[in-house]
Amino acid sequence: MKQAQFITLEGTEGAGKSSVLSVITNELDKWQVPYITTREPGGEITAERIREILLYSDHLDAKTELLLMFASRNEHLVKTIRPALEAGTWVVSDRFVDASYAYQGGGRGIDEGFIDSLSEWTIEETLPDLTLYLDVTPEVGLSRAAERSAKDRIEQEDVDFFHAIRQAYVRRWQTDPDRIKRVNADLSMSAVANQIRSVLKDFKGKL
Ligand code: Z5A
Repeated sequence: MKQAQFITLEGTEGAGKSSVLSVITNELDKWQVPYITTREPGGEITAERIREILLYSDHLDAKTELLLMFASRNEHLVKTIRPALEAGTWVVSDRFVDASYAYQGGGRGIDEGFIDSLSEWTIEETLPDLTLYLDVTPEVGLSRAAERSAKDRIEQEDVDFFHAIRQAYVRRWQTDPDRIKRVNADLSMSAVANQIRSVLKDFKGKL
């Protein structure tokens, strides 16, 4: 098998990213590849501190939100993601740069050109090899998430915000279908897990 791979998980609120993480790690265990799991915003000490500001500040200007996402991402890249990949360890991240295009681009309406510039400057060549996009209807996702405890700042947005994010994710999937694989996340957990295993099987077959 080739070099260490970088896999990311994306989706809107209640898509089930956290729930399917173990489906992915179970497959990686079977393949006997070394891996770490991580998340954004976060995945490194300073990046986790920035996550607290992002999720629990009373209010943040949209530009500040975007810049903090990339500040957090840069620490994550420099101190967690790249060292792991260079050591031959696969990386599975719960969210990465597609979330900035979806949430700050689609959701907040920030011009994609600014996000492109920040991406090129910080991410350089460290793009995901595979992105699993869990596509959930916002109403379904929000009703699942409503059963959880207190909502953070971003989770308190209304359903229109999550529709705009979904549209941005769908555009990214349609633009880059080789990397981004859509999973129908409206279905049951077992049906979602089956789709994930199927995508991973195809991905491994091409390595
Ligand atoms: N954000 C951003 O704006 N820009 C960026 O660049 C980045 C992030 C990187 C934190 O992300 C916030 O940061 C996030 C986007 C923003 N804000 N929002 N919204 P996060 O990933 O840490 O937080 P999250 O989106 O709230 O994800 P989560 O906590 O990992 O939850 P989830 O992936 O949405 O789903 P879950 O916890 O696995 O499942 C939710 C519930 O649904 C749970 O009770 C499950 O048992 C249930 N569930 C899950 N799947 C199913 C199915 N298939 N059927 C039935 N029930 C299910």
